Amino acid sequence: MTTATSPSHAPFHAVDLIRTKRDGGELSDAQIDWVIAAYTAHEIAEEQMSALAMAVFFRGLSGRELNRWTQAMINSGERLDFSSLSKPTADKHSTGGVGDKITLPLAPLVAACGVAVPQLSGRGLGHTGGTLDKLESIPGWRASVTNEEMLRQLAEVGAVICAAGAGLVPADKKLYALRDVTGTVESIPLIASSIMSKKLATGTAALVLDVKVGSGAFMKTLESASELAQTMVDLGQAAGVRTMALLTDMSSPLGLTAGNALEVEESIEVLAGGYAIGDTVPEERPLILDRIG
Ligand code: IUR
Repeated sequence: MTTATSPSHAPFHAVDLIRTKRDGGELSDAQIDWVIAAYTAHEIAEEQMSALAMAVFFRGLSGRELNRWTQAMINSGERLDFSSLSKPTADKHSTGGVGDKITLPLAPLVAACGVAVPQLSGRGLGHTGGTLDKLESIPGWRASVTNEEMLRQLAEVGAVICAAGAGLVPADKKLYALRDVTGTVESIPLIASSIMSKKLATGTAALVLDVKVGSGAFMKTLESASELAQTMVDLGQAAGVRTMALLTDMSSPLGLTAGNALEVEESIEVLAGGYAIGDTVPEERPLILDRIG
């Protein structure tokens, strides 16, 4: 735990924000901008941010607060700009499941249709595997690329899958680590702002969210998954990004394999015209349960 306290010139006291949220009140735009920036700059003690995260966990955030919180997270770091590309951009995000390798065949398929795919991917979370971990099973594959390399690859190849650089949403890097050890991961506004701040900071023009539902997903019920999906779609649309969400079944592993190298192999097989990823899903249980946006 750090012992940072708000500097004497700070416009607010963290304890006042904690009390407001604890008692069910709303934070002002200026308070939200301040708390995210000051936390990123190590000017707010970890125990105070933990208390605020817990207050948000129990009280939630209004639509206005959530939009501002997400924008403040984006403003904590750099934004990527793909406007110099001559093609439209689209990105996809999955909330994670077992055997979920969809990004691997999907990114080249979308690129083949003339849409550039800037996929800044993550690592495994809980029991779910991350796209970067899967690709690292290819000897010599490198997760980190410079912004220039990313732009060049998008122009030449049409898709890039890489790790988000340290400059992208640094507020989330700190806040996510804090949530992980304070029992505040499972909060819809905190999950939605964490995911959407990173996706919006990449400057994509369109975004498809794959929100997994079921025993192998973080969201176990259609109701909670729908709420998360709607929250993220609203955040994307408010930021001017064409956003939609699919609610997809994660009550059995996706495709035929689970495991980093096996999933890469399966994806290549699919791209080469082999078996389809959906082949093992029984027809009576549709893969897509709902769509939002
Ligand atoms: N992925 C994220 O980027 N953020 C979160 O809070 C969760 C998954 I849960």
